[in-house]
Amino acid sequence: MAVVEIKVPDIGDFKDVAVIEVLVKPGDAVAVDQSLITVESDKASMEIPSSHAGVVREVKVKLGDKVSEGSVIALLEVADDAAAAAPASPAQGPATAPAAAPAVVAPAPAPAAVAPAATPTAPVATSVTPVPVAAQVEPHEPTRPPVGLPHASPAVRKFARELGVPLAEVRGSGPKGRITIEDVQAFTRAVMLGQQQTEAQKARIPAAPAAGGDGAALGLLPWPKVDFARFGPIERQELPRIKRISGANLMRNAVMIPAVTNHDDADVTELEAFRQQLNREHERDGVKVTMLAFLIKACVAALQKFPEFNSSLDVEGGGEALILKRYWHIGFATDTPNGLVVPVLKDADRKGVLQIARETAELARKARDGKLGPADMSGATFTISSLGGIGGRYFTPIINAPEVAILGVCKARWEPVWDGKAFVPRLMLPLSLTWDHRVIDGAAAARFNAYLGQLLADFRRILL
Ligand code: CAO
Repeated sequence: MAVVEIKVPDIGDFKDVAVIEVLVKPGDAVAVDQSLITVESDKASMEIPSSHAGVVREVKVKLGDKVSEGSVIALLEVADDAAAAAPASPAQGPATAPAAAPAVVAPAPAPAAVAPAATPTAPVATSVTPVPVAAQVEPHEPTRPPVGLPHASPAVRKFARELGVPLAEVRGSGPKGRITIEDVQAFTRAVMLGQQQTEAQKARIPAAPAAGGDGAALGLLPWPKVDFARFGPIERQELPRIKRISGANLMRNAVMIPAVTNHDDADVTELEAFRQQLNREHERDGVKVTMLAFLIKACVAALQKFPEFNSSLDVEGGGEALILKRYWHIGFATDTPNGLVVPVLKDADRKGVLQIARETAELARKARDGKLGPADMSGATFTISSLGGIGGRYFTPIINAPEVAILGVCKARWEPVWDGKAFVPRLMLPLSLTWDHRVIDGAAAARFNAYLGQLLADFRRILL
């Protein structure tokens, strides 16, 4: 057994950079390429992995220390042959993924109390207690509004991704609010705790108004108390958890947003013919294109033309500014046996109609199976609520705060439309756009709907 000094290798422009995470502690077994520390410069963060497998005898850096090439990170007990194979120069690690370079300092006695050094192929214990797979975060309502870009190292991001934890909702306890592995684990525990609430705890979920919303606070009349049983037989049925949570959210959104709805129709005669042709062509691929995929694509184009529809009010900053989002993640309301959920199709602007159809079908399937993770339901910039497969004419969807608009869609139907000379049969798609009047004016909403209608009437316009 030998002890080697693991030093910071050549890390290019990173000099005197702060240690923002120490990922190991004495006694930890580490494998080759396992990250030891994370450093952060003004521009980026980088993990420094170990070039050797072994057991950490001593960690030589602490949070906030400044390190450069050659700084000693840790003393590692390694097998004698591994120490002998140590690279001579610390500058030999690749520039993009530098391995912390070792220097042999002394042979070490084989301490009985120390765990045997891990070999590169053996699974190693890390300082982080992995959350068991069973602890995957289930669908939940956002625990807090996403605040800016979350600061987290690549390892933490990966860990959060694996658990389906939306980093934007996690409060960072590290330096400068950085999110640590422990924060992600705490978030997971909190959400799971919420999912395992007892009946008594459930009662504390802010409930839909009929179950006791505080109308008095708004100066409203008390909710009518009626003994329904006096008028006929009744049955009490508990609301599913999704409905209890969404009820409270809908109540807030309905009360707090000065919302207006514009109704319009889009002529989708040609688009429907194209859709059917596509479905015939792609029958064998198992992709079914519904109007929803075209709507998402068309909405992205309209959101890009009218960016304020893809924004949020900076409520925390006093509501005096708009946060315009330069990404287009489209939520779509999905009817499930347990209630309404809103999966989010990410980066819709970068996807074609076929890919959108495939991904929305998959997300809807996950939603109905109760398999959506929080990440599948966060980050929407605009929402579509399509009742087209069911029916109806128009409706007034409620905005999904902190978004500022939502598009409701009903079933397309054949109508006689005057073309200037005669009535001709056209397939008309009813659109209902609800918008936040604090952010959007009626004229802009009418223009948005009209533009959306033009795109749906002649999809080639998307290319312009
Ligand atoms: N006009 C006419 N037909 C339509 C249509 C429209 N606007 N939209 C869909 N259809 C057709 C589809 O083409 C499909 O026809 P076939 O079965 O003949 O192929 C059928 O209706 C069923 O479509 P779908 O609903 O399964 O698929 P979708 O992609 O249109 O919608 C989803 C997916 C997840 C949005 C939908 O299934 C759903 O859950 N909608 C409910 C949303 C909701 O509840 N909103 C209310 C929110 S306010 O409380």
